[in-house]
Formats: sequence, C-alpha cells, structure tokens
Amino acid sequence: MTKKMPAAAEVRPNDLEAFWMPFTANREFKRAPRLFVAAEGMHYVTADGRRVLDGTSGLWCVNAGHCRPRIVEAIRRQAGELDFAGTFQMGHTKAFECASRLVNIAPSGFDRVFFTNSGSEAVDSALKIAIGYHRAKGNAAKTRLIGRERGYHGSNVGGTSVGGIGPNRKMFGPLLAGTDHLRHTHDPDRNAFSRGQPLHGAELADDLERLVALHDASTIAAAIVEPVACSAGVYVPPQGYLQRLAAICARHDILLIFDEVITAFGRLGAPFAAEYFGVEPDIITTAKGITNGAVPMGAVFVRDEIYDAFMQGPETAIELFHGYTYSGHPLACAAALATLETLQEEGLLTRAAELAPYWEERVHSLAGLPHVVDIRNIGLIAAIEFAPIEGAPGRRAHARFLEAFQRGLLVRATGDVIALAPPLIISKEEIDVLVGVMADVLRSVSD
Ligand code: PXG
Ligand code: PLP
Repeated sequence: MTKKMPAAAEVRPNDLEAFWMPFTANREFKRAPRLFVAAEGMHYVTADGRRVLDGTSGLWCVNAGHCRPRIVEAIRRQAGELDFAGTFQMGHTKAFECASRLVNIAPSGFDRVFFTNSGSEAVDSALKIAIGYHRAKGNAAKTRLIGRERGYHGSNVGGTSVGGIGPNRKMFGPLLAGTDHLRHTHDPDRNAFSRGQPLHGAELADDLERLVALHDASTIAAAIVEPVACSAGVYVPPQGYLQRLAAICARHDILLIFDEVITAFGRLGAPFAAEYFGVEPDIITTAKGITNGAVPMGAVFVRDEIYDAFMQGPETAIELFHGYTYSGHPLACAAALATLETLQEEGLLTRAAELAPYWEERVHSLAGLPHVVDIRNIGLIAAIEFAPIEGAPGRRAHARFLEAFQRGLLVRATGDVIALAPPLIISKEEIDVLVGVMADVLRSVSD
C-alpha cells in the first residue's frame, strides 16, 4: 500500500477535529487555532512565523527556557542508546543516577524518590503512599485526605477529589469518599495588591483544627496543599500560614504533602518551596520543571521515615503495590539529569530570588489600569486579577489572553486572572517587554 505522505506545508493547518484538547474551549480554538511550531530560549514561533515571548514557561514547566542544547542532546543520545527499560523488578542505571542527583538538591531528610510521568500521577501516588504509610504503622483507620478550596492537584481521580476548583469537580460525581477541604486563603479585602506574602490570614490554617474536630485525627491520613496555589489564580500563602499548618499536622500525626509541581526547581528562587518558606512537609510532589518540560515526568519525594515504614516483612516481598509502566523512563531520566545540570550550572535554582524585586516592581506598575482589582507576586510568578464581567466570569481575562497572543506574548488565563511565570532565564529587558505588552493589552481591550 502506498500512502501519500503530506508535505509539511499541507500538514500545518491540518484537520483539527480529531484531537480532543484538554482544558480547552475546543470549538472556539478550532475556529481560530493558535499553533506553535518551534521554540528557543524565551520564545515560541507560531505556525504563521511570529515570535511569541513565553510569559508562562509553556505550562509552568520550561524553567530553563526552550530547547536547551544540553537537554536536547541528552534526550537524543538516550533514545539511541536505551529506549525503554522497565523498573518493575528490573532497573536501568539512569533512573538510579537521576534519583540520587535529585535527592541531593531536595530539602534535608528527603532521601527517597518515587517516579511518575506527570504531576497528576505524582499526586495520586503521594495520596496512596500517605494512606499506606499509616497502615504500615498500625493506623489503618487514618485514610481521610484533606485538600483545600481553590487547590489544583492534577486531573486524576485522587487529585481531583482533594482539588478545590468547582468546575474541575462538578462534572464527575462524588469522586473519592473520605475527603474534605480547608478554606482557601484569598482575602482581597485585607490583602489586595500585596507584594510577596500577604500580611493577613495565618489563622486560616486553624481551619484544619475544625476538620480534626469534625472527623477526628485518627481518621485523617494527610493534608495536601500547594505552597503557592498557582492554577486557580496564584494565591500566595499569608505570612505564617504554612508554618501554622505544619504545626497542626505534626500535632495530629497528619502527613503534610506539599504539591510542588509548579514551585519546585527554582520558581520561587530556591530549589523547593519547602526550603523557601522554611517549612518541613512530609511528602513533596513534583513534575513539570523536573525535565524542563521536555519529556513527561513526575516525582514524589518522601522523608526517610516514610520509606522505612514500608521496608518491613520478608525481603522478597514487594513493599509498595503501586507504579507506572514508565516510572523512571530512560528518556525522562536523561532529560532530568541534563535539566538539573543546566539549572545548577546557570544558577537558575536561585535566580528567581535575584530577579524577584525587579519583577515585583514592574508587575505592580500595572495597578490602576482598567478593571485591575488585584496584583499578586512571589518569586518569578505574578497574577493580575480583573473585576469579572457581570454574568460572564472569566471572559475578561480570556479576552486579554487572546489580545496578548496577538501582540506576541503568551500568558495564561484562569478565571478572571492572568497568570505570569516566565522562564527563569528571562532578562530585565525581557521583563520590561512583557510588562509593556501587558500594559498595552490592558489599555487596548475595552470590555
Ligand atoms: N499539582 C499542581 C500543583 C499542578 O500545578 C498538577 C498537580 C498536575 O500536573 P500534570 O503534569 O498532571 O498536569 C499541576 C499541574 C495552569 C496549569 O495554567 C497548571 C497545571 C497544568 C496545566 C495548566 O495553571 N498544573
Ligand atoms: N491498563 C492496562 C490494560 C494495562 O495493562 C496497564 C499497564 O500495564 C495500564 C492500564 C497502566 O498503564 P501505565 O502503567 O502506563 O500507567
């Protein structure tokens, strides 16, 4: 059979119907698609040949910038050397090397890492590990999982269940039994236009005591929070909040899971948010920046006590009945190793701390532009919130996202918030360009 291979030019506009796109207005998109064909450093290139400044590190993952040669080359080399080797009762050297290198930059005490292929899988793995840990310690009744309103923990069933974004949940019935949610920390009346961590709201951590009173600590396995809740609109933790939450967890033998899928690998100016905030969780979930977005990968870091609790029974027995075909995939491990080298060599794990004051100053210069009701920032993250259009929540931010794209800037709209999180290699001049385009967008879109 001969099948005519379409030329690249014929393929480009393509038939867009088959791909059911995730978290996308499929019909609107397919009427007026926004397609990238290449990327390098701080920029994407669109199908019609325009350069677009990446204001969101792809989807919060390309921390070192696009198509970094060391990472590209490592993946290429690995694909030709060892394409696949499983890690169920077998192994390959890159996975062990990768794990060892990663725990070296993790907060102290986190000496074990479990590999997944995404943040969603990292979260569901962490939730299962938390429940399994308590069972291994003889507390089999500790199974309840506590999330937080406005939290995002991926799209798998466990993560959706502890997640706290209404639209992500409402289509899917009751989800996991035995979950509950802390109140969110967004308090614009007291905290609007805060620079860095807001002053007010540490006491909201005491909401966990309410859930303990309601369910009893003997039934609660873990509480999971994003140190900075990014997806739902960038909610920076109030000063003292995370410390207070950690203390309550410790008091009740509730494992504290930090979901650092976005915050790990330098986003705040430290390798991990746990370190940045000086808080000690028990489990840390990561993904995204671990491979600079170049190959899917996630990782769950656990304290030694947790790993040790599973290492019981005969040595021939499997200790954790959980894993993925592609846990520790060779290409992902090669990409992660090259990413870590790039981040370390270029000082990118801490660069956001150096840039943060400039970034903060520049993004807050957008205050006062039409419809802006709040601006928030931490590390190399910022959010601009708009007053919603009556009866059409989200439309205002979406319109500004579309206009920014027309003007050569990629941003992310979530609800009526525009989120910004550029690659950590951004220069001050590029920050000026980004903020300048945003200002033009905010002035030019009237509605
Ligand atoms: N936890 C957190 C804290 C996340 O931010 C996930 C888990 C799930 O990771 P995966 O790799 O399964 O997508 C995430 C992912 C956005 C956006 O624009 C955020 C995410 C994904 C896509 C878009 O806010 N976060
Ligand atoms: N479904 C079936 C039928 C499978 O055989 C497997 C893995 O063997 C899975 C799902 C899980 O796939 P993965 O390990 O890639 O998550």
